[in-house]
Amino acid sequence: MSKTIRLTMAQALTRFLSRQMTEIDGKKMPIFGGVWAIFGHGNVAGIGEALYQVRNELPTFRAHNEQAMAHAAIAYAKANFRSRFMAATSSIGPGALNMVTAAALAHVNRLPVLFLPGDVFANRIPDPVLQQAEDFSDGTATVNDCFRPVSRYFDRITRPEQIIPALSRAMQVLTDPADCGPVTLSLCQDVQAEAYDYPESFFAERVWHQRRPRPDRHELAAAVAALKGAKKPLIIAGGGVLYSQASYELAKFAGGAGVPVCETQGGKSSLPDDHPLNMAAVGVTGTSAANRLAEEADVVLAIGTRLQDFTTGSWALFKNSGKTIIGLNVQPFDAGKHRALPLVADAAEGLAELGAALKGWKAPAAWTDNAAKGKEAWQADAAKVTASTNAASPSDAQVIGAVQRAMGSGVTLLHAAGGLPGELHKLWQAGAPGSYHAEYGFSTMGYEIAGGLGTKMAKPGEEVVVMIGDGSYLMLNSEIATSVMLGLKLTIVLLDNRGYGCINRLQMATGGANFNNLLKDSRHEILPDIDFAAHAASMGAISEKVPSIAGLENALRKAKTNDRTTVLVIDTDPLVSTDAGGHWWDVAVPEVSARPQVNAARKAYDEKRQMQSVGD
Ligand SMILES: Cc1ncc(C[n+]2csc(CCOP(=O)(O)OP(=O)(O)O)c2C)c(N)n1
Ligand SMILES: [Mg+2]
Repeated sequence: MSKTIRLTMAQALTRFLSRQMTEIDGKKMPIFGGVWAIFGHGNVAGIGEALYQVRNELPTFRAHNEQAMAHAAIAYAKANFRSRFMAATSSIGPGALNMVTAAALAHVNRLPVLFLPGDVFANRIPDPVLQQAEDFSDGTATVNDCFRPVSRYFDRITRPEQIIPALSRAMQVLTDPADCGPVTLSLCQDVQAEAYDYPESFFAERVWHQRRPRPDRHELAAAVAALKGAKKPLIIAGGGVLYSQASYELAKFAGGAGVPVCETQGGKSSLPDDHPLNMAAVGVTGTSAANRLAEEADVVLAIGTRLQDFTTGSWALFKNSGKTIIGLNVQPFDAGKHRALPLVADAAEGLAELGAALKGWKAPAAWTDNAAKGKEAWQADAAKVTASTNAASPSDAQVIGAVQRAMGSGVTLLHAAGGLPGELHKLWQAGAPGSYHAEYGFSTMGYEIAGGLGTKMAKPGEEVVVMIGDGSYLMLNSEIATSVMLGLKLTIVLLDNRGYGCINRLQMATGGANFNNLLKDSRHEILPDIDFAAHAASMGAISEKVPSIAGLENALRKAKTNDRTTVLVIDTDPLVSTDAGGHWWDVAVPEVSARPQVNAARKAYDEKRQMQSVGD
């Protein structure tokens, strides 16, 4: 008989988590950076007591909103290139459901996070308990079943010994580069507190390393043959390049072969913006330098990308009908999209093997030179739109220029929703890998501030700059107070254009009337005039409303020496966005309408849809 130890299920769970390690740059450290927790009925007595026991090895952090704390956990994993992650535990009912949106965010972005929502009593004796939603026809259903479609692995723990296989499976999923994403272990309240004689061996320290699968021989040969025949090759760098930390191999491969590179939102900062072969953003929010190459490319090496509509211009951007796509991806689901030649492998390993097999091969010099000219032209356009101005309500692009001038490229810039993602994708000049943190897989309003907090936890020595619109700020700002409490400084630039500016522009572009987006166009008795600086100050932040672009630059320079989260608010123009670059995006326009503007927009829409390459 192996030795056993009598613990509650929750104690076994926290003890197990605290013993899971990883190795980064030769240094052993816990793979879990901590646990975010908001206690209540369904987790305070069980998990709460167990977290207290391990608080020195596995720190617990208290937040103000369950969705936000999960955002912080997810951002932590992203900023760590998925090599470390966090858990988030909630009470039952509303606390648990507050995390479902965040679970979907992690699912879409392929980011590891462990959700530990409290669940109803497995014994059902006190049913219905506070916050239990009763299902009239299914005795096993609880609201936590909502996590199923947004979890890579879901389990409900109804007996204490079930946690043993469940935690092994959880670690397998969280550390698997292909399958990784949210894991939900739904913890019945009574079972959290039940004791069991667990084998001591279950709690042995375990060191996890990132798996790096190498390509299959046949797939590699097919990819090499396609590239050898390419006249106009182009690389798309997606988030998988960053997660694999493959920037060195990408620069080596692209540089050696003279293949231009463009970047998705998730992949931006794979190469520094000033790398001569980096054409920067591709797709709907792309640069002219990248998109003109994408239109002509005959072989597209798509690395670590889901090829979502913003990258492919709703599948209308890549116009060369004879093109071949090579899908270098650790996940076969993505590698084979659009009839690509799959090259299932870790990005770094795949690039290294492609490079070795293609040694001496170069893209035609005319194509590489043409790319360089396009980059120059784009940079001139970008400089114009980001230049300083005295305008009372500058554009988002002008604010981006100010942030870039004041903060340089050495900061980590974070954003998620509104007009900013499109402008930043085109215009932000990223530095080191991971210095551009976009949540544009799910584009969740309210990710920004909590995401900034998680990023700062992952990179405590770096300046984390969060750019956010007034709409996103109002949706979820409460973790400003947590950042102050934890001494984790963020620099937050809030662009106040008095409403949902980008959706208002989209509404106009689809023939709609200005309706229900900007505050002034929404039903109101009193037009709100929100004092964001006072609001942020009330949570302990240093804050200031700046009067101009020059004022913002000064305030940002001063903010560098602040020891606390700083919120700088600037009024911006809701109607202006950067015309240069970009590509059509498929947004369905009504086929019939009483509004002539909608009919005109539909006509233009029908024409644009002709560009979509259906079937390949
Ligand atoms: C949770 C969530 N709800 C709704 C949306 C749809 N949406 C995308 S951007 C946006 C407006 C954002 O407003 P703001 O943050 O002020 O940025 P702006 O558009 O003004 O630049 C909305 C409603 C979303 N992305 N996320
Ligand atoms: Mg706004």
